[in-house]
Amino acid sequence: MTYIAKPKFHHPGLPKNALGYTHRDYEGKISTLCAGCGHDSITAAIIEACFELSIEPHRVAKISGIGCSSKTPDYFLNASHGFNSVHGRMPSVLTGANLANRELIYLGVSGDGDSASIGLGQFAHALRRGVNMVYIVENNGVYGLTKGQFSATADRGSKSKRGVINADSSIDLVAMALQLGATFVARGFSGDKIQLVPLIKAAIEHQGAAFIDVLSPCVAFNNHEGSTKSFDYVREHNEAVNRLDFITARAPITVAYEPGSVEIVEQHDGSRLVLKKVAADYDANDRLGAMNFLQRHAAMGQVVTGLLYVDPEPEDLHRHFNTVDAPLNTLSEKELCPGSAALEKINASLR
Ligand SMILES: Cc1ncc(C[n+]2csc(CCOP(=O)(O)OP(=O)(O)O)c2C)c(N)n1
Ligand code: SF4
Ligand SMILES: [Mg+2]
Repeated sequence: MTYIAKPKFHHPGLPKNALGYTHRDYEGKISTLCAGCGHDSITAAIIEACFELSIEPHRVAKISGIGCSSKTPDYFLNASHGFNSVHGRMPSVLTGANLANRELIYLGVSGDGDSASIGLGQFAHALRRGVNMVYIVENNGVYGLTKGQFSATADRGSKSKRGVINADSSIDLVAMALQLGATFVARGFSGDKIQLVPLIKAAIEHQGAAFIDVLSPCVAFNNHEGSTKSFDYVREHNEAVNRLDFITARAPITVAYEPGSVEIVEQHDGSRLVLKKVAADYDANDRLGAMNFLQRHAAMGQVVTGLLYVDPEPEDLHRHFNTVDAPLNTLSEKELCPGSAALEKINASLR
């Protein structure tokens, strides 16, 4: 359907954000995914989050790998920078782009095959190095694009569409992200936009490595009985630990909450994460506690969702490298190439 151009006309009464943009300004091409695919709902959530945050589309760089999930950046933010890379290589392309220009908002979109199999090493290193990005895995437990083979996130004992039982242990990318040092870790569900949109907004504003695993059922190959990534299964086993409201630094908190039911996490830039606790014993500032909670609930067959961990004082790769603030393409040749005397000095310091 890529040959069907989206009509440019839109209703003059569409709501506008602070920039005067409507949702249409955050959309992309018409999706070619299967009708009902969870990935399209994630696209809609990304569009909503960028609209609500009044982000200028040209400030976003959307980078992906290969898969149905990795095709989705074509369906949102038409006016943004985009790079559809190679299978499993999104994180390194994103890291390179981020190092060259730290002024953009980096949105990495990947799949469970893309990140948990061929790209597992890349996934691990981008998170442990603290690349400032929003890393979204659209997790359906299968290789959707290549017709439904089990991926590494498929649970042991779950059944394929043809009735084959998966004998391998699964990789939980959320557990890995926590262990690797990601400073914002969340899990959402494509069927719960009310939970997902604030998670994406908060991840965009987070100035460090933010990872969101979004369960996103594949209606063509993994939505049957016996699958643990189907719409029905995730709805029945969803254990939300909190509900998040994201409030920018400028906006006042206007909603009244019952004392004790809410935790307000102040971020470095003055923005606030208002966490409405669902699981009373859950603390989103406790990395070890989060790992423990996840393991215990996974053993009971539950799918834990919500904001699972956040570090309000994140550090990022640029800080570790002490890089210049300005994008490299704004530096002069003299600054980029200081000459042989400077090189000689560096070499001498290493002898
Ligand atoms: C190097 C390489 N190996 C294998 C493939 C074939 N391939 C294309 S997409 C894909 C898996 C996609 O699965 P996932 O990332 O989960 O995305 P989904 O389609 O499920 O959204 C594979 C194995 C490829 N394109 N490149
Ligand atoms: S094959 Fe699965 S993942 Fe791919 S578009 Fe269809 S429903 Fe979505
Ligand atoms: Mg997949």
